Amino acid sequence: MYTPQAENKFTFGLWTVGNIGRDPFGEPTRKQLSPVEIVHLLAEVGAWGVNFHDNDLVPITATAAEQDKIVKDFRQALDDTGIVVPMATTNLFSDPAFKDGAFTSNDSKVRAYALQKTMNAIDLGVSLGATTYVFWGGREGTETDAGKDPVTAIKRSREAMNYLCEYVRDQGYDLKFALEAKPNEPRGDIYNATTGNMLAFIETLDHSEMVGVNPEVAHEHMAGLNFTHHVAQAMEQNKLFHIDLNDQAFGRYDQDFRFAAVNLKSAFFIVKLLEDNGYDGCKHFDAHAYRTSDYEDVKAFARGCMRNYLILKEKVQRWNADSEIQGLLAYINEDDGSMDGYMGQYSSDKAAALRAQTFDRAALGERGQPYEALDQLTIEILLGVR
Ligand code: GCO
Ligand code: MN
Ligand code: MN
Repeated sequence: MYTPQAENKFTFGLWTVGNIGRDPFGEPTRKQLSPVEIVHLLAEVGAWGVNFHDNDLVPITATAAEQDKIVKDFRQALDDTGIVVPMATTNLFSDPAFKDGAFTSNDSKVRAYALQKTMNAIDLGVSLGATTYVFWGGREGTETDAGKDPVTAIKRSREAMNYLCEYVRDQGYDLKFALEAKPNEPRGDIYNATTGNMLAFIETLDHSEMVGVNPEVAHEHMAGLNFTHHVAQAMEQNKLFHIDLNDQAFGRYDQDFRFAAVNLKSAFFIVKLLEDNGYDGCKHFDAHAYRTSDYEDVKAFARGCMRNYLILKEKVQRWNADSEIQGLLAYINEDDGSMDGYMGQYSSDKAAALRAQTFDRAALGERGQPYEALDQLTIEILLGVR
């Protein structure tokens, strides 16, 4: 029941299970696995797909001949294991060239290089099967607003997205873009800090229909926000093109923990939102194992992400089928239809009728809502006693 299936579309990045445990204070604690080894590891734990940044697969220093060999070996590993590549992305943050951003850099040569690097990375991703392309602007921000004009930064971001959308159209690729927000880290502040900012920005693009979002649990939690609400807004606008699942304690640095490792109840409501609304895109676990893990424990980490999702999915089914919960929901959402003539699509007759209606305000304020009871039933389902 908790065994991952292809239909779950569980994916991991090469950089996730391949994380070597380096942090700002310490050296790597695990040896680097090759992309081929990572594909085999993912197959062993039961994942469906693998995603990558251009330079996770092909080092930035590789020659054309080296690239060909690496891609050939990687393709062979995909064929041998049945692992697919649904998403790819560009590393526009590691190289010192991008220290002040890529598309928002003040240096036009850096901006041009970022576009060139992204076009090459799109070609690579598409050649391996990717149909979603993620943009995470890790360095697109500031430590001091004295150095970059924030209005110009938005215009530069838009110009880059418009350019790359046209590139994809020009090539005739079947590829959509998913923009990923993060409030800070590695920059002091990153532009378009939340999924909500991204949704507003997307509407200003020339080909907004090609562009959606890739929200990440940790990123909204870093900002102290309700992730489920942000994902819901994206879904309601048909803009949830991809999702990065992981976990994060509020108020901490970017932790990228195993999905559901910290905030079990929020994880439940995320899974509930995705399942109840029939989200059928990738569920990408953008997380990594603790620095203390060896590769056996990295497998436990990866299995844990998928297993937690499936356990929570089963809890969602249990919640939806619970007659006491359904009874409470029916009471909460009770509606005798007597207000229908006053609301919905506006008309001047309706507005006049509504104005003439008298309401018993005190009675409205007296009606209680059994949310304590409902939440306790939710907790009992999560704790496994129901
Ligand atoms: C992070 C980000 C990244 C992106 C990845 C894909 O906080 O480091 O979440 O992991 O998701 O670069 O664009
Ligand atoms: Mn992250
Ligand atoms: Mn991410």
